[in-house]
Amino acid sequence: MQSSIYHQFLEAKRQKKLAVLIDPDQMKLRHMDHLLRLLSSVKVDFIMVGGSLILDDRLDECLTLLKQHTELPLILFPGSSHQVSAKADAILFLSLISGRNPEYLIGQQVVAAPYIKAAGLEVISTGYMLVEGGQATTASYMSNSQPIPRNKKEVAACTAMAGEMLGLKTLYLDAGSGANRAVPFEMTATVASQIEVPLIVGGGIRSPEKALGHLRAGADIIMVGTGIEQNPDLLGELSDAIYHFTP
Ligand code: 1GP
Repeated sequence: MQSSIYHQFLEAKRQKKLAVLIDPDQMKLRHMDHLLRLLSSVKVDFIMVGGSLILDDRLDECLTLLKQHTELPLILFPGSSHQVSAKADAILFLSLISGRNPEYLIGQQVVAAPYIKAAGLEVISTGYMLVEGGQATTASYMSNSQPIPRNKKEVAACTAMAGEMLGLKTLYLDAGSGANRAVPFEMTATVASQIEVPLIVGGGIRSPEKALGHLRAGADIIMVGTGIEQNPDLLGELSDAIYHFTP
């Protein structure tokens, strides 16, 4: 039987979905109140919470605040084994399959596993693929791993195929938070053509056109963080575009 939040991921194969990434460090941003209000009026499917490097210990506080404003599923998107909280509903249990650093392929996961079990979180195993986004990102620096070169769509596709064959339940192509250049549409298309599991695409998506380009290429879930932190009203535009999308 499919667990509930992952079942919504599977539904994204038919009806594309929007995930908003909230970095707990950004709670102090002047736009946060506006963003929280928007979450009750704009259609969004998932809230992801986390970051490659969290400076303040405010994960629980952030999740509590979000719970006060939304009933959307709260999914951890952890940058390390420390980012586990029972206040979330689920966790993207990431393995950085684009890299060759064992610490982020399996090491951090071993440390986090007992805490995740104790927290009772729904676990969504995720093949996480960093893609060169125009500049070094916190994610590639902190994970000490090389991203997939943006002109190597075949490498991305083979990596995704291997992740699926290993049993990972979703795949995530990410140019990294605040990327200058999002994942190339051709890469999304090549990866999507080779896998069956839901495909998340994120990093540097700051316009409805960009989101739609990835949906046309075969992405199932679009993840947006920085663009909405800077301009919360972008949320409505993205939501309109994604929910009116017809393949
Ligand atoms: C980062 O894909 C997410 O891991 C979101 O990226 O902040 O650039 O939207 P942005």
